[in-house]
Amino acid sequence: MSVDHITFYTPFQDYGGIITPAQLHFVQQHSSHFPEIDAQTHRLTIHGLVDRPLSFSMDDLKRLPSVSRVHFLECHANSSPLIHHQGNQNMGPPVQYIHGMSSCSEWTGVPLSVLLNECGLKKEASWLVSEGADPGKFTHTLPLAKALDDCFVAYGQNGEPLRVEQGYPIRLFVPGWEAPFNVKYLKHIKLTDQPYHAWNEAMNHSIPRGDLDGKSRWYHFEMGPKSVITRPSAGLGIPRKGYVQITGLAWSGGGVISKVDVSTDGGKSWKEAKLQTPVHSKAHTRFTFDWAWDGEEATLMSRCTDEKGEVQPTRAELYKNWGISEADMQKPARAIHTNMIQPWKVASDGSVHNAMYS
Ligand SMILES: Nc1nc2c(c(=O)[nH]1)N[C@H]1C(S)=C(S)[C@@H](COP(=O)(O)O)O[C@H]1N2
Ligand SMILES: [Mo]
Repeated sequence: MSVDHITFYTPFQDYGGIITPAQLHFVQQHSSHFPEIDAQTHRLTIHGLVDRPLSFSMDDLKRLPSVSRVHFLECHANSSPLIHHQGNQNMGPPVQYIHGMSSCSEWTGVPLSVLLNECGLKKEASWLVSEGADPGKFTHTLPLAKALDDCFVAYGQNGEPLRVEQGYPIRLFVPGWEAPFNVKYLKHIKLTDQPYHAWNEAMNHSIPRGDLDGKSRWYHFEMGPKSVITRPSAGLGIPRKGYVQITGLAWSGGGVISKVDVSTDGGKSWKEAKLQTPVHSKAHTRFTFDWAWDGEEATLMSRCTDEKGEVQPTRAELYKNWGISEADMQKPARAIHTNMIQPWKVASDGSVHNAMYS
């Protein structure tokens, strides 16, 4: 069965700071085209296990209390080179096409808790099933506790209306959790007393595990701590010996990034990088590290720690967590939530290469 899919990657190597310009936000669209939605007539309907099913126009949503928060959004399949087609013409240097399924914006919208309060929850309500208005009617389930915690229905991206590719006029925003929860072109939310197994959850996004006899988990939630050096990185070069600013991005679904360590000797020694402040929770965090390149071969790595004390894993640690066998560890594996430490090798001519599998 072939699946229609539109994919764009964020060019991490090409911008500074923490905000991804809207037109550079990555895209994962599970349909052949983007829906053209008229915001004047679009409505969000909340129904199911509620006291009062309600239908909100865009004006209704904008009249309600709003929040603006800086958050990353990351595809669960980011950094797993076996999933996305290497032939994609939109690909830039490797940092973009390996890790560029993560972007960070200031999102504006209405807290779900406000909308659910308007509808009134029945006591059996424990899950939300959200459906988009795109051709594939992308659908995803969300536990009620997370919905009431920090989720919102977003209509703004970096001060402007959402870009069409990001779900214009509204999308669900689920901070820190894998991107499929963040249903774009949001049209219906149904309150239920059990999780659903919509096609993208049950078929497309489940990964059979060797250590579970080929079974897969129903859901994966929070994205783990991850960092990547964006400059210098594979495909870019270091022009001459001497001062080089190493810079990159770190983020975690667990909250605030508390520290990023950088190694220039392949992980033998580590030193703490500087973080751009303020550091936002569940957001890209810019780090910088002053380095003097002596013209010798070097291997650059970054490793982050979040406020919960979770540390970004090595490849061996990550593969172990995912039940990937020793034998398969030497080659790229199809995995999701791939947050292992990324090594970049600097050759003596200043060229930079991916050293993940060498
Ligand atoms: N309606 C709808 N929502 C969707 C999708 C989709 O195809 N349609 N893709 C999901 C997946 S798998 C990802 S990774 C993110 C991508 O969001 P973006 O395209 O805004 O970057 O949206 C999620 N929500
Ligand atoms: Mo995704």
